Amino acid sequence: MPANLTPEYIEAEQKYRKARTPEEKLKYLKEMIRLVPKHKGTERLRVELKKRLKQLQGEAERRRSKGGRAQPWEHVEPEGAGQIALVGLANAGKSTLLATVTNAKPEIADYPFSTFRPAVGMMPFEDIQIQLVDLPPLSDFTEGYVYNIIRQADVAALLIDLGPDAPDPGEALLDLQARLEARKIRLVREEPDDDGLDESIQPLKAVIVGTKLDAEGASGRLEALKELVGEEFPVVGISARTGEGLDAMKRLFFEALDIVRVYTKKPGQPPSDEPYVLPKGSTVLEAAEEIHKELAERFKYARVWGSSEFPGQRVERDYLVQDKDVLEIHA
Ligand SMILES: Nc1nc2c(ncn2[C@@H]2O[C@H](COP(=O)(O)OP(=O)(O)OP(=O)(O)O)[C@@H](O)[C@H]2O)c(=O)[nH]1
Ligand SMILES: [Mg+2]
Repeated sequence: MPANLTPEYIEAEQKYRKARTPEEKLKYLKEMIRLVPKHKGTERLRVELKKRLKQLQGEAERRRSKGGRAQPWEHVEPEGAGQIALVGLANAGKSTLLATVTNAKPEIADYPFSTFRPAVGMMPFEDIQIQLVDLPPLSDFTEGYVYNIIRQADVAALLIDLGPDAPDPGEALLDLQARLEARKIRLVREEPDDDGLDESIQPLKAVIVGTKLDAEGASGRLEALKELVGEEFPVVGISARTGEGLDAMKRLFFEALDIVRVYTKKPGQPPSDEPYVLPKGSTVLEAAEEIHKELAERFKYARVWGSSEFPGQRVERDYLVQDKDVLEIHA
């Protein structure tokens, strides 16, 4: 547990633990988020509190809409290093993207509204897997659960059709934003530190993917969209047909997830191939916890290759790990 937690925070946490109803839990969790000190040392804790908040809000939403009887497709169990929801108007190329970068085989059609149910696939990125969720399009007829899935995702990828027959990309973006705002989801570039304060609106990290870059006039429309969006969101152009831009998109997805990969090694041996995935801002002790609870309890110090000043540098428990660090944990 990070240091410097205030008595008020600890009290809220105790109330949260004792809460019996989901409504109470939600209430005290929001209090914890409001009261948690905002500094580097609590970054990981804040990420986890927000994740829990999303989960509880999603559960509450499902109870409200269905009297507790949600259909199985209305919830997507998180898997892999992070979950990205593919959000777009009809025909934007969501299902095609899923089919191109994962093993999933969703319905694809040249007419709009071909997707009725969410479809899930795992996208390999270097040595990790990122979960993509293909969704029905946002329209006047979109069922509430679709917004619920979006709300619970780690990141929303907004797919904007750059093809000649599509709506104007700028207008498509505004349309998506308005539909999400109407459901209390605010797209942001970075999640603000003090969110959870405004009870009514949930910030959701978003990136923009311009699709069908191979189409007539699409690169011009991509440039115009970039100009319009400016610094508000990162924008990448792709073609599922030619593969252009897909690598850049994958990297953008990875970066938006705010995660780091760490590898472990034993003294005198090479590092493991499989990384542990942690939220950005995790300490070496939190990495140890991820590996094994006992390892964290017996933690003495670690050696780090990668982000440290020199290879194999000895660091203490509160050292912040970076992507691709190799850790040798001494317990
Ligand atoms: N030229 C071109 N066409 C594409 C590309 N990606 C998708 N399309 C076409 O766009 C149409 C719609 O693709 P889908 O993947 O079904 O779009 P969607 O967003 O899933 O559509 P809904 O499920 O109806 O919302 C299909 O005819 C695709 O072949 C691309 O990269 N280039
Ligand atoms: Mg589709």
